Amino acid sequence: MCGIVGAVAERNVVEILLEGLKRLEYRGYDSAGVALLQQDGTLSRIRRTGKVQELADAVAEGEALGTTGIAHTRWATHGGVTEKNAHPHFSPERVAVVHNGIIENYQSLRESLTSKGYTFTSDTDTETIAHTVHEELKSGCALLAAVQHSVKQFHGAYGTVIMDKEDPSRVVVARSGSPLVIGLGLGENFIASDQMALLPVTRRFIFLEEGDVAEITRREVNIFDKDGNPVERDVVESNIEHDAGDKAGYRHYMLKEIHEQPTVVRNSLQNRVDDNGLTADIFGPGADEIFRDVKHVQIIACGTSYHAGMTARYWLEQYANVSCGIEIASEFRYRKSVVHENSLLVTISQSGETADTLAALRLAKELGYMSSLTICNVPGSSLVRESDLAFMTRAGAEIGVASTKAFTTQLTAFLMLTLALGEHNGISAEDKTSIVSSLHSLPAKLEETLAITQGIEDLAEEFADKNHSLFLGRGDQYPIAMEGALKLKEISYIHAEAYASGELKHGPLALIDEEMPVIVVAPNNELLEKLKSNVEEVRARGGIMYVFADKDAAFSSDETMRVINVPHCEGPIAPIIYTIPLQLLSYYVALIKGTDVDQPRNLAKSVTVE
Ligand code: HGA
Repeated sequence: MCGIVGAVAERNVVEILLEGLKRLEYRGYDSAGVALLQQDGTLSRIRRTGKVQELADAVAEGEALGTTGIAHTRWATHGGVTEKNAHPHFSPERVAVVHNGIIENYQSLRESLTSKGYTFTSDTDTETIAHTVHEELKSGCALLAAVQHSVKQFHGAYGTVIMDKEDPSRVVVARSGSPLVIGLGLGENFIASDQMALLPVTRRFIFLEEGDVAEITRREVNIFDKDGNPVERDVVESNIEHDAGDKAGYRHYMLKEIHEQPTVVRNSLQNRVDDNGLTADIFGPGADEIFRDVKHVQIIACGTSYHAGMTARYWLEQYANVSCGIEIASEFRYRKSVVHENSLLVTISQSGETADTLAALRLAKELGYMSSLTICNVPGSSLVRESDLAFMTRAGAEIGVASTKAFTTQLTAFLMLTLALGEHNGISAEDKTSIVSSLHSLPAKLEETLAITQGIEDLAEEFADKNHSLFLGRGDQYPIAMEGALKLKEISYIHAEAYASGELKHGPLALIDEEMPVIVVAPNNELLEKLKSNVEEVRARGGIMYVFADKDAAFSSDETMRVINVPHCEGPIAPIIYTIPLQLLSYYVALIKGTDVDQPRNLAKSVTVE
């Protein structure tokens, strides 16, 4: 989603801002802009629709100067993708604002500001921030006080950074529902929506908390909580090694991230699972006491993470004997739900900033869940800070908008959670041994599976002219079929639907013809014979099938069915293994179609608006 970068320095900050925006490009956006303020109060702005490079080219054409500056990549929520709607927004050439989030009461603010004589030059909700702050400044207060008064008038979510032309020595920032991180430099300080943006200039960060307003100058950072009290926040040394600009020779981040899966899964298991099972305290101090009392697990997530949660429900009920519910965060947060006794809330999010999931966690605290655990990839993120327990997936920075390695590490985490909860709920010795040994085999098995790439590249050719597709799976492979369909639609824009294959006869069979490829995930498990019957139902109606199958599953290719052998795997890891060919299929189809694989249209990474 939108990205924010800001800087207060002695040097010209334009390159820092542009580099920061480039580092946030992976989040998905539609336009970009920068505003620069010089010590003599000269305020300038350049905005462009399209890529950051187009903004950089426009900047290079003139003389862009400023020791204080703010920059933004916009993912439009209010107002079309046009230059006039791109941030920063100005209020009568004095106040400049960038904003992530949504000001929900923007209509009434707009009416009231218009009646006070303000003219709106954009269709955005964000412009109301600029004029509201301007109006407060008119009463003679300083920028900090103007922002503190203004935020009281905003409903909704914001991470915002504001400059005042009449005070070029500072920016004031405010966070509510959309993350902001301050970067500490030497004689210069920075602000961003994600630490990735600032890694070239600092490794020392302060993560702002909900309701914080902060004033940032070259030498000082003063933070105030939601009640206006001065507060100290911890300075965190970042240990992110990954350089976001590095594709390691791969054509796309997505392909690099697909191929990183054996390594990041290995990292996620390291020092957490040994031959006897889980090592101590892997879900954090106190987790074992909490897990002892857990009688129900409620999982909340969105998108790909939701599919990880769906798979986990099969595992938790089958092996750990714990009842489990799973719900999409944006549904959970707006309906009345019943809290089961001794229920553990588990949230899943790659970024830890997913707005709906975060809101669901906050709601769950009010509803009286006994405890909360997040499975997350970003240390220090909001979900990690606000949950009782956190399990970090160690996938490393995921840049491709379509999630790959975050998903497989989430699934790996859930197998560990299955072991942990199963310990207190009578997991059988046989199941425990099977999960532990299959986890040990997982990184090597993923490597073996990646080796089938060539066959999938060929297969992708057959999808390039298709407009629709159907994915089928059963049991714990049903969510994998859903994830496969999501991947295909995300990056190749081919309409894809997934069904539990037993559901075919209840409707989707009507869709089958030779123009509708049917993709089937078929490990050699106890549901294989049932799945084969479903495959026959498709064949009988002239469907063309692509079956990803265990070599022992006895499928053979013919004119209506193409079989792609997937390495045989033991234990419950099959859903993780079968994810790989479906990721590769989507990738190669998208490649043939020539879509923007890493930043597919209309989508964004780290979905920080609801
Ligand atoms: N509402 C603002 C900012 C949108 C945003 O935060 N997207 O991630 C706009 O539409 O410009």
